[in-house]
Amino acid sequence: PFLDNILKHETFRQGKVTVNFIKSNPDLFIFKAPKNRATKLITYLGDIVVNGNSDVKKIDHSKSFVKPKIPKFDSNIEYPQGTKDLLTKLGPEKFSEWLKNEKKVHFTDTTMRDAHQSLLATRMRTYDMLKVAEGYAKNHPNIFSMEVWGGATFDVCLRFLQENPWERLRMLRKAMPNLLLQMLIRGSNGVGYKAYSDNIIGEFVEQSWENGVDIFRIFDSLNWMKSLAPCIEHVRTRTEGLAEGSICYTNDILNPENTKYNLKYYIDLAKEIESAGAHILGVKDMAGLLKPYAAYELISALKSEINIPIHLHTHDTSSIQSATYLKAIEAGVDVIDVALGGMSGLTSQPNFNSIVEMLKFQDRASSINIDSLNEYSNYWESVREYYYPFESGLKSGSGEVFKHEIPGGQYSNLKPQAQALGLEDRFHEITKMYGEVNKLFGDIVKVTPSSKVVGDMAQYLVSNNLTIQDVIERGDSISFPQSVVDLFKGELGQPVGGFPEKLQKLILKDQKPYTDRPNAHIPPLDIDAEYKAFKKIFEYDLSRKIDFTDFLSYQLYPKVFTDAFNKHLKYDNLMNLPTKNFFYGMELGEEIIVELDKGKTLLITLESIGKANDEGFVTVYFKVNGQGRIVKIKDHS
Ligand code: 3PY
Ligand code: ZN
Repeated sequence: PFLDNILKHETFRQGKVTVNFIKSNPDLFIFKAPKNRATKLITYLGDIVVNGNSDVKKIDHSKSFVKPKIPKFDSNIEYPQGTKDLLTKLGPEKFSEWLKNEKKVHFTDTTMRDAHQSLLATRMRTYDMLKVAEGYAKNHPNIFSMEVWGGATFDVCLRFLQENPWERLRMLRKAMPNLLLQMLIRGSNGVGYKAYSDNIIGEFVEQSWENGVDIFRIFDSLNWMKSLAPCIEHVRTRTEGLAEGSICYTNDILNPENTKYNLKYYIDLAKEIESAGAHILGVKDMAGLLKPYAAYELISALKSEINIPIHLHTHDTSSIQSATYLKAIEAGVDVIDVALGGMSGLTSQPNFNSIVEMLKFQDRASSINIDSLNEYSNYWESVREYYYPFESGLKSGSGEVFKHEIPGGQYSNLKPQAQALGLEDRFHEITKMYGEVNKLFGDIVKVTPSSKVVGDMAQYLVSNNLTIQDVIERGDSISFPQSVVDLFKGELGQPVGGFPEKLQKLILKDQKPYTDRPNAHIPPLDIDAEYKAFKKIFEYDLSRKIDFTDFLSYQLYPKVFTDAFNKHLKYDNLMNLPTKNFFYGMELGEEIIVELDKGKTLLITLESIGKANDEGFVTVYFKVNGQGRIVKIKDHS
């Protein structure tokens, strides 16, 4: 199809091709596939039946699934008032005041974002969320917020799930209109891995609000205020939502040898975040390093030093983080992040259900219907089974996290990455090396994207059988991964206390580092002109309407967006396909119902699968709403 695009291209036909022809014509990469929707859907299913889903590396054929039980709710009742209604009524400043004066401890449910990012490599599909979103919002209007977006969900939706992340947000907004929806944003890095121009981040924040986000948890991967502050400002000036400026917690404030990330450091940073205009202070313990007694000290000190409410986030990798929450609650924390039981623990957040039980009959207890909460936990426990290929394999909590300091959200990704490099059996060497690389780098804050750089370096050293000593002794002759070079150049900003100078020279060789904002090196995007150019390329097919949010997806992830767009043209919208069929295709004789649009459903049966012909095409026979249909699929085996 690529060649076809070239041959049909206006410029080519006019014989005006220059050396830049391919580079300057991104429309060459769009592959038109006009077919009806049912045909596209069975083409997808046929493809998975014949070739498998390339994202699923190992299939366990003995696996059986239990149909997840959706807790009951009344679809006819109105949504009870929740925190979203309160924000609309009070506005962000007064809402923040209200929260600070609340006696009970509030809960953010991370099941639909961080929990699956940390347990299942972010693969949870909108399909499984939407089944329970409305009921959950109706049955649990006392929940403070639902974390549903940002972090890696944006990238993974497009890259692996063939979903439009904005569409996910809009759907969840509609299903949960009474609850605050929360996202995680990486300051100047948006939801990506590098710095973007300031005006793109501004537009991104505005559109996130317009499409449903209320709380923006903003962090910088090096705790660099210069990256945090502009993003807080975007939220304040372009939305009526809540800016939750966050400190990322690393090391251990109780360790007397830790002179860098001590209590004073965090208090000073929190004050700066408050002065920058944050409505809430986030304490983001992305690796689960905040131990219980340290939490008591930190939260007590923050409560007395700052005037905005405090929202604590942790990961239960060590398995002791519910104790951290207990001590933080005693110290007066306002909101804590938890995940529904079936999606909690290990690298995810502590268990919502058990924490509600822990607080029962206590002063700061919230009125949460625990029986209903348990039903939702069971729902997720069953849903999780569909995602078994993405489990990290971690079976129990690990105290080693205090040594390697790998964030929960990274841990579940590091394993498949190691597998892909053929280093599966050396995984513990990699986690150990991760800790050593951190020390080599001068003990930096490790969270996306800085954590990815440490991970890249650790894998690079292990796979090349290099040691830290080798780097120190002969780093000038080693060519380091690009992400490492970029970090030391200043592309992700400046770490606390600066880069170790000697190492920086070894890594950068002749390149000069900079110390100002990386964004200062990126000219603002001419939004109007670029949006026009974007529409010219992508806006032609009515089956995939294009809007400004797509343009933002394209700006953040051009190749990933283009690939996802092409897949959409080929397969149409796969959001309504049941998860089992999305990942594993269909069994012979299996009958499924897929809702194309409201009221328009397809009943699809897989009738039989032919043998590959001489050209390697397999004929797959379906029945769609009673009519026999065939698709011919190229067998890639
Ligand atoms: C992300 O940035 O994706 C994170 O979850 C960081 O903890
Ligand atoms: Zn997290």
